[in-house]
Amino acid sequence: MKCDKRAMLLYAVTDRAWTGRQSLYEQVEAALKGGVTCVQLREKELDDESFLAEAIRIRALCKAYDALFFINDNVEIAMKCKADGVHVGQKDMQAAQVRQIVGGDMLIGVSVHSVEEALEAVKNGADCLGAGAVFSTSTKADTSVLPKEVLRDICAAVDIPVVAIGGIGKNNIAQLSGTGVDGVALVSAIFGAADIEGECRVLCRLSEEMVHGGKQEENIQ
Ligand code: TZP
Ligand code: MG
Repeated sequence: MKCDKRAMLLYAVTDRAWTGRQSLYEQVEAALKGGVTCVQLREKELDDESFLAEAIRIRALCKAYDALFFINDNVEIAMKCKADGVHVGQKDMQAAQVRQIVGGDMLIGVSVHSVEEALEAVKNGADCLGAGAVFSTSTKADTSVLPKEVLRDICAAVDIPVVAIGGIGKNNIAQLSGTGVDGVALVSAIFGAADIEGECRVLCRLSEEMVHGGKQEENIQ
């Protein structure tokens, strides 16, 4: 498998809304120190030049911490900064077209909300999926809550890693147990935390328990 499922365990999606006391770079480093396994640079406002400059710095940071690095939406920036992957939504460039541009090596992540979208993404060359919103969230507009049964069906329908996203935090990660997800992707629970590193340590442990808890019990029996 091209995308290592273990790299999906704790996936941090950036948001500048919580910068100020710390820069985004400092926040991402704190998250990496706390154990995030994957970082997605998600920039909605930055001009391309600043986006690329930030992408190059954070790309190097992720390498130093052995974490995967994705760029949200922007295929050109992903290629220029040599990201591990690019993540696209249903309203962005189609995975098949992304694949034509980036070639065979770069990972492609796709946001999905149904089994049909998941199968289509796989057919189009996706390497991992983001499914959500699994809980209500105010971080992204126009999201609706994906029933847990649909999340489970998506995970069962595909062989590639699936990460749950949307409204996830310490208090509800355990509710995702048994769905088959390989990890959790979070924005506000990480970047809105007063102590990002400490928060990520706890989130990492909880995600590990959620993903592997049931399987370990099965192995014991
Ligand atoms: N895609 C679906 S929900 C979401 C994205 C980017 C936002 C998740 O943010 P949060 O703060 O973890 O709920
Ligand atoms: Mg998008």
